Amino acid sequence: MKIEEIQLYQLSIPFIRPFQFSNGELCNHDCLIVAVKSEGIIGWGECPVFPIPYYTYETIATASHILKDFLIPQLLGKSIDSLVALNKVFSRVRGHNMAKSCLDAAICDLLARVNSVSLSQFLGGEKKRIQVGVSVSMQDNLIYLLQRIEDYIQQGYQRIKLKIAPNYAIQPLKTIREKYPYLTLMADANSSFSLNDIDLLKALDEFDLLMIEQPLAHDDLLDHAYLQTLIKTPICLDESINNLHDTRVAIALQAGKIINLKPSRVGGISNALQIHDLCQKAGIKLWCGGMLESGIGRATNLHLASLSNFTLPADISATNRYFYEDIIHQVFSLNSSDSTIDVPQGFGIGVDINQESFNKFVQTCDTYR
Ligand code: OSB
Ligand code: MG
Repeated sequence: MKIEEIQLYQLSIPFIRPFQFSNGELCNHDCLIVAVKSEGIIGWGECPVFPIPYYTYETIATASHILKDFLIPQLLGKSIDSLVALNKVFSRVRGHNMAKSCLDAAICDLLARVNSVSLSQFLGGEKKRIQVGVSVSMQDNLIYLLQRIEDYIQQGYQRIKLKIAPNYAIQPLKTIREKYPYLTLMADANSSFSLNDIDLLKALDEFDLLMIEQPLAHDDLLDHAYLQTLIKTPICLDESINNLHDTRVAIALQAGKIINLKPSRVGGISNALQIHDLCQKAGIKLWCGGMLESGIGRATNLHLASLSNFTLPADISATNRYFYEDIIHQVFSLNSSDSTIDVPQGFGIGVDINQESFNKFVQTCDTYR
């Protein structure tokens, strides 16, 4: 499969409401989308990088630079017939996983389409519907927070994740727990705590959380390992896991019991598969995280999450959690009886671009041959 042409788009899609987490606020989903062409077929991939380097060090600007000046030139004209071949092309570029991940996703989409199978089938996925939850951002007042959560529960979400920080943890979690004693509840700290907050972290055990996600620094597996010996709540690693090596170290140190696996954070699906298999052997539980993706990225994630070791609910919510208008024709809706979203049917990622909406949100487009 010879890579003949690549288009790189920058888009800005308005969110229904701003998303606040410990490190910033986002009002639009700014992202890069790539369309990779080979033999008359197009594969699509999303780079859900933020404009601000507060989640990973990458930004829209760095990802555009790495794509334009390194990854795309290295890929054009190459013959790629497997994930292994793809990984080789990118291996010289260090880091910049988000930039790599969109080309990786697009080529996986292409490979699946060329083989007339869905991406899920191509990857060996088993599930047809994916258990999902919803990630709730920090709210200015607790009444409004409870309303948001009630609304999501009414829609059928059976797992709620709350964004927390040292000054936004005990009170909101206590309030939620009092109203919903049996709710599957978890918290995501996005690295906002340190071991100086140990009393606060221990106090969270009382809320019977499914897990606490990334309490400590994005690069501090050692402290996470120590923290896990002091608290009952299982630690889930997000920002700490950027590749297979990080995963090996985390397992060796027992730095957490669960990993939030986002293909974009680990440089694409091919790396995600290796991490998936290692975690399966090591007894580390997985779930598929999200980056507030458009329909393209969420389709990729749904297919990946169909693999057998993704056993906990994913951060892949229905389209109406994020956008009034998405860039694909399909609308992902929640099956309210079991809090799942169907894996799209059809070849590749199984969704197609809504050209009218796409054009509305596109800011730049560059073509490379
Ligand atoms: O830490 O998982 C995270 C959104 C932006 C940045 C980081 C994170 C998140 C989410 C959103 O929690 C999950 C989703 O896509 O619905
Ligand atoms: Mg997280």
